[in-house]
Amino acid sequence: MLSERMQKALNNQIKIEAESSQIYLAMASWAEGKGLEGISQFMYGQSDEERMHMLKMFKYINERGGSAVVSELSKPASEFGSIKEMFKTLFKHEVFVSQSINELVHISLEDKDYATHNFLQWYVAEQIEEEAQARTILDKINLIGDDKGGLYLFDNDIKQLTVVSSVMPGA
Ligand code: OFO
Repeated sequence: MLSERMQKALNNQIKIEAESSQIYLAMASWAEGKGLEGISQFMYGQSDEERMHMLKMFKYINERGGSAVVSELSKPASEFGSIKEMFKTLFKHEVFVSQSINELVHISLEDKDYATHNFLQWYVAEQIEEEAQARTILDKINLIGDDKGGLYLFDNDIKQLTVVSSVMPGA
């Protein structure tokens, strides 16, 4: 059985994952509006992944006898400045999400809730991957600088990064 505190913290994480999905959807739209096909495709993929993260946690809470809650979400920005600024925002957001997952792990240990601790390890691994991916993308953007040809290639390249996570909800 989940403690009240654990359940509340997991439900808060559901909100964070859902908001992440909205933020990346807004980024997809921004990029699409600028004709950046590869980047928008990547962001649509990220948005879907975040929804999957949200659903996985949603189902877990209900499976453990708790009640998963659908919360009101904050409206994401619709303007992201430049490609570099947008990916910096994405990176910062992922660092924030990692901190939030760490906090959940901390609560699970305090509660001696080893089932939830085990469940959360998937998120810990996922955050390592997402932060690393964002760092790699930012490095590439820094290399390109203002080179339009480089940007064109980057927009094409990023399509390869649009991968669906190997672990699906309930897996
Ligand atoms: Fe849910 O992993 Fe990104 O935020």
